[in-house]
Amino acid sequence: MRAYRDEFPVLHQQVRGKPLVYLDNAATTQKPQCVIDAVSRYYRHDNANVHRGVHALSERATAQYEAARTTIQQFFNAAHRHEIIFVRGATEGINLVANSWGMSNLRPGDEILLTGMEHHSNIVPWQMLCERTGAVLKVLPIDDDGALCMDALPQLITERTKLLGVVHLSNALGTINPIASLIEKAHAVGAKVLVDGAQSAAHMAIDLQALDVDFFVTSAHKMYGPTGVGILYGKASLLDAMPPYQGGGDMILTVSFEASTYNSLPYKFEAGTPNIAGVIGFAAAVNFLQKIGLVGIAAHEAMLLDHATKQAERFEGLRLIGTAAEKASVLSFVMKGVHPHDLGTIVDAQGVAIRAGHHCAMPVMQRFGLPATARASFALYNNEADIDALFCALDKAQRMFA
Ligand code: 7TS
Repeated sequence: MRAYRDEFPVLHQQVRGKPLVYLDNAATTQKPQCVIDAVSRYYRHDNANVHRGVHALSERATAQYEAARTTIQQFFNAAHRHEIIFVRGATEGINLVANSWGMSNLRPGDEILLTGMEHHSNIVPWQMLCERTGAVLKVLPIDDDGALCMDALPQLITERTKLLGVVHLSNALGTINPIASLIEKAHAVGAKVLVDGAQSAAHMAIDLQALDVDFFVTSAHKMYGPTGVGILYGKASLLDAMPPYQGGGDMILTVSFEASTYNSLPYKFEAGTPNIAGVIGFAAAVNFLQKIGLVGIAAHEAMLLDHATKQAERFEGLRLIGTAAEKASVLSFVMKGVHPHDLGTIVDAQGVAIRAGHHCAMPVMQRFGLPATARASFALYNNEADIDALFCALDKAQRMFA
């Protein structure tokens, strides 16, 4: 992976007088030159609105926008390109499903099953939906290692369960959830499944058809692509039956003051001018990931996580939060006597960027009785020297507070 590090211009700088060590990849990844170029090329040569102009630039913009949909469909092995809906990101994708599918499918007493390690974006939209429909939220708990308590599943997943919402890779713990078996068990009781792939998509190969998942969301910015763009995948049969989420241009066939008729998939769910440059940059990021190969990326990041975990285990006073057997790319921890926010600030002074806080997963913090953790998260461009720099900075922090 060493060669690819050179393709990320932002990594080659000093911060606070030290070489930048970027370990906040779960929040957002840095962008390779090819993504920066794709966005900039689009604005320099092709900028126009999509799906409406008859002029050359609009045709070019539309062709690139729609080619991006095919690139992303193939990357995730979706059956149809119209199953890929461009949205602002994972958050908007979940809100779309909760509002559109949820409002038309849930009745009082129906249940939505989530896990104890969901990001707020996969909790709050369902709570809002429950308030409006009378549906009930259930939670699959997590154990002391930060793995799902699969033993509790049979009591929680019943004919009342209409949807299971589950994060593929936890941003707060690094746990990889057994989504294939969860999807099978949910389908056995007739429930639909939404997988939150915000963290997983840049770290492991995902085959939507093999998983047989009903809905899947992810964000481009965590996959080396631009911010403000992501996808909702839904099975065509489900998306077809769902009412539009937002009204506006592009999502209609005809409009009169008496009534409007809606466009077909995917346009029914893409009201208004989309993030065209973002979508084009997203496709460039996906091509970049494909060129390197997710198998190699996953192996490299597993090596990094192993290297970091071994150092953490040797570090007196450091406690790992999230020690599940199946983990990837995230090291969450607390240090005795030092608040995570102080840790974040002190390591930043050494040029090391990590995140400190609740990671928008407050229920995880409550489960472990903590206000916050410090979190280092890895990407394909990180190396063992980055991790050594982190532990060197952590050592400084500990000595400062001793
Ligand atoms: N789901 C998970 C598992 C996430 O980690 C995040 C963002 C989201 C959903 C929301 O993604 P968005 O692109 O729509 O905002 N997680 C983080 C994080 O861990 N630090 O900053 C953002």
